[in-house]
Amino acid sequence: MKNYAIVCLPSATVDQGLRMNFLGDVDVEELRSQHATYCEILEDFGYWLIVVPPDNNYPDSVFVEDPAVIMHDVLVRTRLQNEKRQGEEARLEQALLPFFSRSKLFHIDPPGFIEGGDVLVTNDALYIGLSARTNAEGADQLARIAKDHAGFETHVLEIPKSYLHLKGEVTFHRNSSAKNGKNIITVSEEIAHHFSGSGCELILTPPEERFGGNCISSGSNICVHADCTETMRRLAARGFKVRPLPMTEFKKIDGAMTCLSKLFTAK
Ligand code: CIR
Repeated sequence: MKNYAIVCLPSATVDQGLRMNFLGDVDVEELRSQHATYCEILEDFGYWLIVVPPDNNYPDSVFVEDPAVIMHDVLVRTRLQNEKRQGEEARLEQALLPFFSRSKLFHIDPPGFIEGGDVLVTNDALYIGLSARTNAEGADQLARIAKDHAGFETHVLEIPKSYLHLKGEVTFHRNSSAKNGKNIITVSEEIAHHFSGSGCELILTPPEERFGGNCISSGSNICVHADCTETMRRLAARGFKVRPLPMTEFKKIDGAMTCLSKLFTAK
């Protein structure tokens, strides 16, 4: 088995990506450079990269976290809420299918919609955030697939209105360096109570550091948004080797670190 990371190269239209607030124009060259560094770090962390070519019809297609949910060998094609993103699902499914069995491929039907950024997947459970992008019908459909085909339990929660997606502020880290043998969840203090029954060690990040809980790790290495200085301090104190990554251009279109890849294990 290998650890894979699927990524999609930024399109020439990436500066037209959806955004909740205007935080400045996107510098596309700088964004490409930040994406290239991100991919290098994934490779340094031991992931085999699968690179999907850019698609100018979909400015947000670089955010491959949203069109799919993966639970071990189960692949779910999500249904994106914003019509400007609808169509990304089929494209990502094509790229992922060679690694999954068709008998383990499922999809979300209307009127449900759900985005991968709202779905935290642990070893045996899902946490689904209800948001402007994920409705109760979508959550119910995914919970049923998760139970019937992966044996996962699902917890559904409302996310704060200021968040685009649940996972902007929380990440599950498998096979981490935890001395107690537990997996780790990095999570903003604001929503940490939702994960107290997860059986994972929680590492809390300060709510004022946007995307602090959103980081990618491999063993004792962890990549963190470069402006999250208190988060970096806490992770270093916890024994992680911290790698800061500037994400300024992605932040302008509400993109965090985990949004840029789907990580999975397959043959
Ligand atoms: C959007 O609004 O859909 C994109 N501009 C950002 C998506 C970020 N994805 C994520 O948090 N999983």
